[in-house]
Order: sequence, then C-alpha cells, then structure tokens
Amino acid sequence: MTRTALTFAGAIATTAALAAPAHAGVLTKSATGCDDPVLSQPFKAWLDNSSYKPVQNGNFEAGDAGWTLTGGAKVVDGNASQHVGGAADSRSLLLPAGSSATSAPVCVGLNEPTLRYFARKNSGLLSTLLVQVQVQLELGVWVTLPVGVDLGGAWHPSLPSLVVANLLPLLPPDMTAVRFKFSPLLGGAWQIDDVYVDPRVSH
Ligand SMILES: [Ca+2]
Repeated sequence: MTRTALTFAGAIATTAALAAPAHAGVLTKSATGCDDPVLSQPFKAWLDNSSYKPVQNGNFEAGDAGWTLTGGAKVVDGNASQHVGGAADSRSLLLPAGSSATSAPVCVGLNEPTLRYFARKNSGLLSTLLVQVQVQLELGVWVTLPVGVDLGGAWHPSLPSLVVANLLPLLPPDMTAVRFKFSPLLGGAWQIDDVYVDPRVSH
C-alpha cells in the first residue's frame, strides 16, 4: 500500500466513524457496470492513453438520467467543445452556485482508478469546482472523500484525479462501487460534460 493510500485509509477510518448512513441498498453488478465495460481513449489528444469507460449518462445526452441533481443543477443545450463522446453530442450539465450533481454508482477496481471529465467555469472569479467520491464502506454506509478541485477556464479536460477506493470490496472480483459528486464552491456557475473513469490501473 502506498503512503497516499495509507493516509487516505486513515482518513476513511476517521470519517467512517462519524458518517451517518446516507443511502441503503445492495449494489448489483448489473447496476454498476462491472462486467466487460466498453473502454475508449477519450483523452488521447491530451497524451493520456489510458482506457476509460463513461460514467452512466456521463455525456448528459440522455438528460439527467442516472444523476441526482440538487440546487438547480440541470441539463442544458451545448456540449463540451472538444466533443470526445461524439460530434453530434449537444448537451451538458449546468451547475449553478449552491447546486450539486451526483452520478449513478460506477464499478471500479480497488487500486486507484482515475476520474476525468470536461468542465467550464461560467462565472465566479474565485469559484472552484469541488469533486468528491462517495464510497460504500458496508451496507448502507457511504462516506464522501475529496477527489480534486478544478480551477476553471473555458471548456477543458480535467486533470486525472486518482480515486482511492481500496476499501471493502462488495463486488467480486476486487471491484467496488463509487459515485462522483460535483459541486461549485464560492458562488460560481459551472458546466460539466463527458465524465469518464479509468476503472483499472492502466497507467
Ligand atoms: Ca454531452
């Protein structure tokens, strides 16, 4: 286990003791896409040859299906300008100040999978976009941990964000389910699109 993993494991243990159960329910393999994900290389143009799979409706072309939205977050016209998911894609997610968007559970490996997405800051000079991962430690007990922060700009690919999910495996073999939560900080409005996860250690 790496030093980073050990640090996070300590944080998880502390957080778990304080966390209240947020959602109950058993995650099934079929619901979380553990089996034979369709992989692609959407960040190859940015010298990232890792293979990623999309988060369920991570391109928002199916509206808000699969996402839990709060505070006025909504799907709007206009795609990330890079169009890595397809030239005809035409929608993205608007995150006004005070809003949040949480993905459907996605199946990942236990050894540092990677999250990447596209983002644009629409307003808020000092605003950043907070990205968190929610991990199910045991039945009904979810904890939320930071994954990264985006600082803004025009449509751009996020930096690769390591997701430390080396927790109790619920889904064999050595897979677990996580959700990703996006929320603007300090009053700005953001858009996100084309949310992918590298479910394995391929880099
Ligand atoms: Ca889209």
